[in-house]
Amino acid sequence: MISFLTFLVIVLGLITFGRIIRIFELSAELRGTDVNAVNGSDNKTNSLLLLIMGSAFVFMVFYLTYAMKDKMLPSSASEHGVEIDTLFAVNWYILFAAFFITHALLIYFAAKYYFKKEHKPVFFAHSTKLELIWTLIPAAVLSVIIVYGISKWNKIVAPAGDDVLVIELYAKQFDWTARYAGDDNELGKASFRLIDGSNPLGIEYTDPQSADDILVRNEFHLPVGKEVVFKFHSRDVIHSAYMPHFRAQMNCVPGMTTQFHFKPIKTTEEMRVETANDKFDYILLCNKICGASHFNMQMNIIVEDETSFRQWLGSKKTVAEELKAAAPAATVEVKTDSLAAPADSAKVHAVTADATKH
Ligand SMILES: [Cu+2]
Repeated sequence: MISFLTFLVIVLGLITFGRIIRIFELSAELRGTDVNAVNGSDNKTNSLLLLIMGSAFVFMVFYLTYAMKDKMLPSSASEHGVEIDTLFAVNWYILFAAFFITHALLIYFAAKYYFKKEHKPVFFAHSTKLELIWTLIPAAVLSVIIVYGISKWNKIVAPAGDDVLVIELYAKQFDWTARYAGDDNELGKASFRLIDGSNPLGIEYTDPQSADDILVRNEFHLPVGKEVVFKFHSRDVIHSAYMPHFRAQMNCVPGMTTQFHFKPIKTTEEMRVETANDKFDYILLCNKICGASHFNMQMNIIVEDETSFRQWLGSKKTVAEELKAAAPAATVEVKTDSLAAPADSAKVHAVTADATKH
């Protein structure tokens, strides 16, 4: 009901406004003046309006940046993220300064020199001094930003140390699997040719390095204060592993390995205290529109101390243990298959033989 009344008020308001304008036009016609002629006082009004609206615009840019600051990510939970945040902040300070100076001058001069009949414009074609100023100052500022940015970037992507934890993040439509490299800290070989229902990552079981690998879904854990090397893979399309709280994002590209490493510096518990939110969880998201269920492609990340982490990882089955547990079931499956359809069973044998060749 209220929304209908509001609608009615707006419509009636518009009609009234239209009628008032019509009255002005008619009265001008009677007086014999042209309503469309622009006079000095119109120009003055417009210059004042420009000053008000322009100032309001500049003010709102600063005000909204301040008012929305709580909607930003909490402080970085990784070591390099602190550097990225500083880099961002420095860039923003420079941008805000440049924005404020240029817009204040633009609005002020546009308002000050509004059209007056008696004014004669100055003919001004060239000034080497001005050209130098507006070329050299931006060049110097940009050089600072670029050199500073490159030095930070080189630091961030410098090779990881020796004492690292290796994890593969495997993306497919539409979920993530994390594979820990296990005691040997080396991921076993994998090939897309070996992918099937029971081996979604195509792990080469014959590779001795895969035996101690550990696969986890839904949630993965990281030890605080330890450098983690992530190796990213995709099975189907390009996905993007995005861990916003750690300021990390890397594309997962089919057919190649991409890599990034960082050191978590705050446990989940510490972050829950900092954000005053006891339900806070770090998250891994897909940040590449990869298909219908892209929005749901995520995994929680728990950062905890090394002891709890080891305990958690120890409670998970290694690839070898999972294979052992699955073995009797697999035998039964092959038997029923051979009873039902001998042709199919021959195919199963051929595939198994092929798989062991790798
Ligand atoms: Cu995706």
